[in-house]
Amino acid sequence: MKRIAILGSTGSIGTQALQVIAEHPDLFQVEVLTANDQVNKLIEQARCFNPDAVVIANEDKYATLRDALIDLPIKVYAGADALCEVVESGSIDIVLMALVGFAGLRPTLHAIRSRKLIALANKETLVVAGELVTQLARQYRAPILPVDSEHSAIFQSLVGEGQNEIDKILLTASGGPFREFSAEQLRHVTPAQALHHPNWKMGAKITIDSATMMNKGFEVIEARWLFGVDAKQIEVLVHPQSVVHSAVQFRDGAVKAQLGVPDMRLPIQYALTYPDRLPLSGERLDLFQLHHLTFEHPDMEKFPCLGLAYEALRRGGNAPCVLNRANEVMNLAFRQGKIAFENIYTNIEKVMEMVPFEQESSFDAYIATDEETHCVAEQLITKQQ
Ligand code: MN3
Repeated sequence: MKRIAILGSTGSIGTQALQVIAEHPDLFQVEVLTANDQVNKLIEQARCFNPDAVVIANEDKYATLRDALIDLPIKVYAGADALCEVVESGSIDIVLMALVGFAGLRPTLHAIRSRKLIALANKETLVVAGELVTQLARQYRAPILPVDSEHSAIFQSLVGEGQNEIDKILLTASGGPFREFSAEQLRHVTPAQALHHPNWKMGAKITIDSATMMNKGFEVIEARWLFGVDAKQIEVLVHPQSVVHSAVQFRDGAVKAQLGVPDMRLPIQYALTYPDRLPLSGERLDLFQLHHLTFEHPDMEKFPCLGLAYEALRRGGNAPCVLNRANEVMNLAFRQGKIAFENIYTNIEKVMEMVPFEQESSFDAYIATDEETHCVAEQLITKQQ
């Protein structure tokens, strides 16, 4: 029996993880569920999976949560600190980190120090603090297993390879909903258009990140830290069919890939059951139905956010942290109709120039950079209104 804490259980990854767990009630026990704000969904999940504890990050919703679960022996907590405390519990084997954005960093560090197995869906953690997180994970021998579909594919391709060196990572990208749009069309896209992803069903923030391809930029940074390769060894391929979930090329020229239908439940389940593979319901890949698989270079002019991510990785220090927070602010501002699609990029670029460079890679330094970036980014939007 594996005992699991799901941080961010009401989001897209969290709910799909609970579907996986529900298919194998004999193998998994849900110990902790947490939500940022969706208290009703959390109540429903808690009544269904009967965890030991629940946390609502928004403290205003605490009383609602407590009262709704008063008849059950479930511990109820609220606030950001509680997220860090619950992952330390001795009764947890695996922490599925499915929070959105910078908020995932601090609980991840706590889970690592408590030597939990981390199933990591929160890529921003590695974008902001990849060096710190991976170094700490080695120190505490806390394995980090990727949940992101591309990184899971890379991880699956590396099973059995031992110390064999990676020559190149082939990181695939769907290209998002605007792959075939002209630069002129891109100027007029709406949040509703950007929120309609052709292949993957995901949360709002990551869907916008896919439309700008910042998501792929983040995944380059994520891959750099997870697999210990140079940025130069990571090649992005636009592959609109989303069948090849990513691949690894080795020194002898062999390329290993993982293929499948786009279904996040597979990488979620694999992270929870590695090295075992369990049955999973759902559609199967039918190669006879695939007429062609295509691969092309990303258009860095139409999707300059990808270049910004490579640049942040090259600069190092706090640059990826600035990139991440500037993107969080601009992504939300676009969804709220405050800025145009193209300004997501232009504003992030401006913010990256405005926040001073800092080499130090400590948690406190990242917190300071994150807060400063938030202020600078918000001021920039206010000026533009
Ligand atoms: Mn992905």
